[in-house]
Amino acid sequence: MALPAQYGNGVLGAIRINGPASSNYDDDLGPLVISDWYYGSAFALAHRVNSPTNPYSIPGFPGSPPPSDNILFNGLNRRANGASGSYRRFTLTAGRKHLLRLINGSVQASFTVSLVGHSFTIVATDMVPITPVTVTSLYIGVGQRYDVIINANQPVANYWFNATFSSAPCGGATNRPAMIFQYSGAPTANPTSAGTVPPDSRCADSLNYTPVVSKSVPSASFTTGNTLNTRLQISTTGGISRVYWPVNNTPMKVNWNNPTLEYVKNSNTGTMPANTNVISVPTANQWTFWLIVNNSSIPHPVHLHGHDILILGASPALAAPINPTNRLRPYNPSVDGPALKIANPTRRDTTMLPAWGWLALAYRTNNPGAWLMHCHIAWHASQGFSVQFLEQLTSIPTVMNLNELTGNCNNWDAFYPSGAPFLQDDSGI
Ligand SMILES: [Cu+2]
Repeated sequence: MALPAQYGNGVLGAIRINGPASSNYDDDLGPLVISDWYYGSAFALAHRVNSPTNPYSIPGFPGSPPPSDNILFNGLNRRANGASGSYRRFTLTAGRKHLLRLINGSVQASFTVSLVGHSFTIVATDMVPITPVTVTSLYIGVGQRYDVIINANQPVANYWFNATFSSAPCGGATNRPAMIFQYSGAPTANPTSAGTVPPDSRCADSLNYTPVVSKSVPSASFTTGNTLNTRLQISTTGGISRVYWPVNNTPMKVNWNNPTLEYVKNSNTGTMPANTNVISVPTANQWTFWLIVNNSSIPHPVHLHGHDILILGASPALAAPINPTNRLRPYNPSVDGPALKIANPTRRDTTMLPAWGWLALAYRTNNPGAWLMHCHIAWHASQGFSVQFLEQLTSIPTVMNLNELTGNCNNWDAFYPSGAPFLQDDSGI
């Protein structure tokens, strides 16, 4: 099916799923994927970012990812020098309400988005319908999605849709990230008002959303026993340094030749190497609780597969530059415990772990499988910031036919050692 041109070539393969909406709208504008864009290839960039002292490291950015070369809106933007390219345009119809599905598909950049002269009514967080909330700007971490409704109640004209960066370190670009919302009937021109810079989000997302379908956790169940400590690690071997993000001291490294489900099929998950970061959650239909601690100055978008997460709480975001003498704020059970929100908290699958702080999560074991929980900054996932929950191990064969793996595994084993143009040189996820 042909899609309107505003979707761009980059998302033609996207599948739109119409879930229930918690507020009425007239027109569906479809997805708006905002993403950073690098002129170098992912493999080449990752190689240089992961090994800052190798001969191919990026000048000026030893051990740090470079800013992206551009920010694209459904695959389109002007180049940084303005010499080529064009702004993405979406069309608004005066007097009508438009649903917009915002997606941050970036490698590392997170944004605060705003539309000059307009507000957003948020109706869903990562596909979870919420009680509508109207805001004038909205922070979107890597991997997060928001469904918002824009009321086209302003004069027929062109309006900038701006994506701004936080002061805290969560991505940047060499170009001004912006696109245009053009009212039907307005001339095709650039907007005249640049708008005002929205408040600095400090790379933190709101935890004040209220899901329409209420889910709560038993208050007595939360403990800090399930703690996942993350930090930055630089290891030097043979004169070459590599950057890692270990979780509980181990950066994940999976083996493409031995995927988790193959272990499940062969009933030998007990032999999986320690650096596959397996966490066993064997019992069905239990709430599990996780305290994630960030021993670093970088906020991380934490993403769990296979579940929606109940976000019980997080430490406050720190203003940048972060004072190195006022760093880690450990979870304090007597102070922070009573403040956790256990009755129908924000529920989604990606949320921000604050710099030098903590994040308290819960999910229910209702989905047998092997589920990654990882930082959604691609560099950090490449550098090992991940665990995998092996959930209801004995039930996995009841929800999928593991024998179907055999053909694919055999094909892979025949292809990879001799035929793959790129060999695994990172965490493998
Ligand atoms: Cu990260």
